[in-house]
Amino acid sequence: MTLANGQRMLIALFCVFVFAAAGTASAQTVVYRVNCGGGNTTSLDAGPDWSADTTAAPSPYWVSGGNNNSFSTGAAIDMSFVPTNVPMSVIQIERYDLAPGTEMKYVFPVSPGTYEVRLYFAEIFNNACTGGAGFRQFDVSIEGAVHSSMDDIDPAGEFGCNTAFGRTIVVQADSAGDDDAGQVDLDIEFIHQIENPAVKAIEIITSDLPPVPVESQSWGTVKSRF
Ligand SMILES: [Ca+2]
Ligand SMILES: [Ca+2]
Ligand SMILES: [Ca+2]
Ligand SMILES: [Ca+2]
Repeated sequence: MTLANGQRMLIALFCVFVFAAAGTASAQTVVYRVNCGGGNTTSLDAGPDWSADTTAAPSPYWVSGGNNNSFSTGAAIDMSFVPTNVPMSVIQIERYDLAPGTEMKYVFPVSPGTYEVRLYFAEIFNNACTGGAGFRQFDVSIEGAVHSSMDDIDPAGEFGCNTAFGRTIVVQADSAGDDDAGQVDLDIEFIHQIENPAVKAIEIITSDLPPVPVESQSWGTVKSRF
C-alpha cells in the first residue's frame, strides 16, 4: 500500500505533535553515519563524521558479494528537504547496485533495542533525471521487512533531479535472520524494482519511540520534523 500525500501529512503531523509534547526528553544518539559511495566527511554537528564507503575501501558495514559501484555529480543539490546537518557532498556521491548478483546490503552491529534509520536519496543520474517518474524504483527492506514507506521509492518521480530527500523509520533490531546469531545486527537491503537502487547516506540513531508503523515518513512532506 502506498500512502497518499494526505495520509503522510496526517502521520507527519501526529509525529510532530508527539515530539512537541515530549519536549526535549527524547535524547537521541547517532550510532552510525555512512557516506555511501564516498570518503570520510566531517560532520556539521557534534555527532560522528560520515564514514567512508568508497569502492576502493568499502564500509565495513557494506556486505560484499553484490556489485561495488559509486556514481557522483558535481551539480549543486537542493538540500532544503533534509536536515541542515547533512553535508551536500555526502549527497553528491552514491553507492548503487547493478541487477546481477545479490542485492546491496548494509549490516550494522547494534545493541538490542529500538533505532531510527534515516536513509538519504536524490536522483543525480542524467538518464534518470530525463526519464523522470518510473525510471528508477527500488524497495528497502529493514530488518527483513519492506514497510509501505520504503516500497517503490522513485527519486526522480518524487523529488525530481538533484534534490535530496530522506526516509526515516523506527525499528526494533533483533537477531532474526542475522548471519551471526551471537551479534544483533540491523539489516538494510536495497531491492531492485526498476533500474538500480542507489543510496547517498545512512544514519542509525538510538530512539525511544515505538517501532514502526508509528513513525514513517518522507522528508519533503515534513520539513519541520527535526
Ligand atoms: Ca547486484
Ligand atoms: Ca516494491
Ligand atoms: Ca537483525
Ligand atoms: Ca554519499
